[in-house]
Amino acid sequence: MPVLRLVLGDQLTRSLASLRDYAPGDAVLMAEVAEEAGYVPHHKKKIAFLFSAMRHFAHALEADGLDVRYTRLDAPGNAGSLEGEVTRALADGGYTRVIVVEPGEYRLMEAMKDWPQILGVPVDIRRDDRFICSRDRFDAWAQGRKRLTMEFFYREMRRETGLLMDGDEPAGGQWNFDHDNRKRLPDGVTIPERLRIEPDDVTREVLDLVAARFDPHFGDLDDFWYAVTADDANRQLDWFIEHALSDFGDYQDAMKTGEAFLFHSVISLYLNCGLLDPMTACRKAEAAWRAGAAPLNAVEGFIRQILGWREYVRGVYWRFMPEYLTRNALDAHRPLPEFYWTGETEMACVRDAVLTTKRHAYAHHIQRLMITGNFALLAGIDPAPVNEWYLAVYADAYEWVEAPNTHGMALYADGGLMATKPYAASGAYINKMSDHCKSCRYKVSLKNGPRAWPFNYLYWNFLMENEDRLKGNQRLSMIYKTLERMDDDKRAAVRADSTRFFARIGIEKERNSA
Ligand code: FAD
Ligand code: DLZ
Repeated sequence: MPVLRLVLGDQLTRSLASLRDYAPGDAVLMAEVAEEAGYVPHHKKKIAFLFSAMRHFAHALEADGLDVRYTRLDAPGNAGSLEGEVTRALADGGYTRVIVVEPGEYRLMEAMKDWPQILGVPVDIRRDDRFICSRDRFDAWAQGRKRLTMEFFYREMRRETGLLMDGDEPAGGQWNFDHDNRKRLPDGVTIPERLRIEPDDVTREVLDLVAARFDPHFGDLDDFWYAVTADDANRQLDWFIEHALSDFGDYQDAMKTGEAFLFHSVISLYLNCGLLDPMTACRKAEAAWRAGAAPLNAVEGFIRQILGWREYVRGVYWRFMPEYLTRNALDAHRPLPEFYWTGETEMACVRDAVLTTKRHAYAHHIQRLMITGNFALLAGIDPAPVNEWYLAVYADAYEWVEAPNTHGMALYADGGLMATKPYAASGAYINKMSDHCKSCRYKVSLKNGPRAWPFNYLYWNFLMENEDRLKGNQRLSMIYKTLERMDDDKRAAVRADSTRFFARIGIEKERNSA
């Protein structure tokens, strides 16, 4: 009996569970729909990347002899939603069943559960086995644990996969080389030129479509060089391993004005839409180390991000949704400042992170965590608009990976489920890890007053506003002891500077709802 096989925009993998048993007479449905492109105001480059990758994937399936029913965004009769497109296809084709791999986002998963009733045919929702750790495996690991420490999860994954293992022992005698991976970028280091994939006719057509249809959305469309096929995504991975992996470890946390990518891999957008396989990326990196082409601190750091963090955040997401996103442990309620969308701020580091994001639909981890994330944490921005911003602006953003990183890691809104303490940092850290402070209108050395760098007083203001909530945290005891010693005049200056700053950037609304 002919089956309709729906493939979502982030399921562009030939070995996908919903395609494996394809039989003649079946059809593959793919659809560009307004609902998915607009449920948050996705960056224009993200939409263009995904639509072009979808179109290339559809062509590849056709070349393999599969019958593909592809709906373009501007096709007459486009129903505008995935459910609508499945309904249309069922009406046209006489299919008796729908097969789909579970979506990566909870909202769509919930919607799909109603599809059998709405569509009037059985809907087989298959597990997404493109991850190294299944949801059941993660739950078995998490079950009964008071704290879900990523490092312990990561070690189990190392043992289970054999990645960077020498027998039962971690390669190099250590599980984690993070302490070697926090170097400032010295002057004169050459940053390699990225391997660019120039847009072909398909991509150019999509870029025109996105420019016409999504003009009000955030982000630049020009200078598009991302891969849109699995072959080219693998070429970019290979380029990273050859030209950047060796320095990835040392400079993983470094930032430099105008340099978006440094030694990062820039593969998350491919991993997350299925063009790259996570295990392949890890194995290629390990092979480079075993061949003597990259140092262990770099390779371990890279593998930990994929085998550890990426798998871990997915496990956390599915284990705790939907309750996870209702948490607001620090009771933060200020609105998102406008400069997250415009980049118009005098804080040089924030400006650079936002403008990088606007240009490339990319920013590296430390920019996301310690600049835009840290600012939102210190300023007490409501987690909901912060989550929406991160979900919209990055080409790699899907809620399963975005939400634990933003809600949990950056904002501590989950109350410490992922992080043992908030990732709050004042000027010293950013001055150490970047060159931003040199060109900033604010003075990082000043703690108070109109020229003081805002993160400095916002940091203490954050600790004061959250004293009742965070004082008992063991890992913050030293810092709260310092706060206890702060005299009343200094506390008043911190409050006054913070209040003035919030007013100036238009987020003067009270932080706490109480
Ligand atoms: P590299 O630095 O080269 O790292 C290699 C790979 O490791 C990445 O491609 C990615 O797949 C994986 N990885 C690294 N860190 C993480 C992490 N914390 N969680 C999950 N995977 C990780 N990543 C996303 O893929 N999508 C998101 O929507 C996303 N939102 C984020 C929001 C915030 C607030 C923060 C702090 C981090 C977020 N991350 C997200 C994680 C991380 O910042 C990106 O994966 C990384 O910057 C992508 O760039 P890269 O490919 O050059 O990664
Ligand atoms: C992100 C995205 C966008 C912008 N557009 C589409 C689309 O038109 N069609 C589609 O099938 N998928 C799209 N996606 C990816 C989906 O939003 C993604 O599959 C869900 O969020 C589940 O992860």
